[in-house]
Amino acid sequence: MNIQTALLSVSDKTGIVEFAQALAQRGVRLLSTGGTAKLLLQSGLAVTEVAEHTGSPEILDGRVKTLHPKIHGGLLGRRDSAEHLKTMEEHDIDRIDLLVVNLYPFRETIAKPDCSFADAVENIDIGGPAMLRAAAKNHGTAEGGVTVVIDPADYQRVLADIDDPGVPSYGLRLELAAKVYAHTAAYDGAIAAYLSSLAEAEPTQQAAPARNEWPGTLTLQLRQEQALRYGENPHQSAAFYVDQPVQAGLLGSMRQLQGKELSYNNIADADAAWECVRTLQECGCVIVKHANPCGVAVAETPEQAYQKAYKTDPTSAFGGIIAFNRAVDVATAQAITSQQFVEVLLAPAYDAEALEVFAAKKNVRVLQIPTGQGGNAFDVKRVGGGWLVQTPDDHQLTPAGLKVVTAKAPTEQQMQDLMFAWHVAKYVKSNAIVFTSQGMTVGVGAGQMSRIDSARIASIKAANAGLSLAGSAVASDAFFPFRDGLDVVAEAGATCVIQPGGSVRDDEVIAAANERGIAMVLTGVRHFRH
Ligand code: 93A
Repeated sequence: MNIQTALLSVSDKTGIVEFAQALAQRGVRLLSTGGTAKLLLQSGLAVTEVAEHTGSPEILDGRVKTLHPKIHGGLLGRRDSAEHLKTMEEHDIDRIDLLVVNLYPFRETIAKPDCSFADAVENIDIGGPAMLRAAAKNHGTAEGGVTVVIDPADYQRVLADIDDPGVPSYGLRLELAAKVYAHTAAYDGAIAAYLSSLAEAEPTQQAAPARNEWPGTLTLQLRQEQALRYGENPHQSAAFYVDQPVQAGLLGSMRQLQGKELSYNNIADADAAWECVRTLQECGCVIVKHANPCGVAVAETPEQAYQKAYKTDPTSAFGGIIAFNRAVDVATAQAITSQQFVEVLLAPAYDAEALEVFAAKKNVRVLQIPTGQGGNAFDVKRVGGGWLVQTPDDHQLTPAGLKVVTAKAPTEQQMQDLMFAWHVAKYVKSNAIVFTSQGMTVGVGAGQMSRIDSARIASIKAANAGLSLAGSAVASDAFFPFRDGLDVVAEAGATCVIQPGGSVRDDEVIAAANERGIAMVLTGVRHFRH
């Protein structure tokens, strides 16, 4: 059965005009709701408003637009049932063969700091999910059924099938139907999480409970979002689960705008990159490889931040995950795609022209996620026969929390570089040594069993990248147990150091710093990361 009629009702209007034009060119009749219809009409397309089609106007401030038997009958009537088709005819119900809907932006709305309860409630979409679920239920059989599209990234795939073999294949209809139920489940989960966070009086992201307040039993509820091709390695199988009810955070809030399916390692690395960049105040860029930042920088623009982050370690940046905390513009998109191979991009927004640049690299996974979203109430690590559970490492250092322990105190610029180095060190696997200068990482030593080796590796990597460590700042995620680590970073060129302190040999380390004319500050807090 050819696609005769399509209903388009979208909040995110990305690509909808082009898609509707392509449908109209292929002889498809277009039905649409208020705002979407207006946009399509302005673009010169012939559109019938749903209100006109049903004979019922949109009422109750748009709360009832599409909740009508002519819409739901058109989506739900079985194409392979003579009786259904007869009933549809009796009630003057036309088939709706293609449904294009995306929902009121509930998660984006509640992510706004000034979101009121009334705003949140008005952004609970009712008619959209009802249509999506109806269309997905009736995705049909190999003989025919309804095609349902929730994601602009699928518009091209539907068109390709309409051109050849003539209608969307059963495989595509089935896949898109499954995608709908995953989406509506997550959408409802976000609403449930929001409402229950109000009911609980205290939000879920709260201060660590005291040790004796931890519950004796923890109930974990997870829902499978998708099966993954494989785990960390191809001989491991894996699936991707999300919290139930869905929490905010990377997985609860992200939208994939294009690109191949996310893999196990993509998700893990995207999470690491996002956590590091979203917690930076200034415009920043983080490049992650194998769970460690291999370049982090802040600058005036995302492009400058990217160029600085890339310079830290261009070799490792190849095939990396790149995250921004500001909208990505066309200059940034061009800089990335002309310079390196990238697996995943994350940002709170993308300019339309930037998306065009990425569209030419169709495998690149482009993820959009609101800046405020991230973090977890608890971190969990699987160990043989059990789980380790802890509150997240969300300690925020302020300059007031620092103690200067050397004859020299850091200058203002040094203090900025130290704070930045400390921020990055928190996201680098232990033992972490991070050199920074002027808002960029200039050497990162990660994941070594001895601190001195991390220090050596950081300086070797800086030299490999052609960067000078002279006058740099350095952060160590935990104390220097001996003066040797301090000697290595000083010889590499660092002139100021930030570290927790607390070693029995602090005096020896401080004396070494004074000997070398280094300014050193202690945080009193460490950031092991395993
Ligand atoms: O207010 S609703 O819950 N009631 C409805 O009957 C309804 N029908 C479609 N929301 C409804 N929609 C949503 O309107 C769609 O899911 C879509 O997000 C939005 C598109 O509205 P417009 O075309 O007026 O911009």
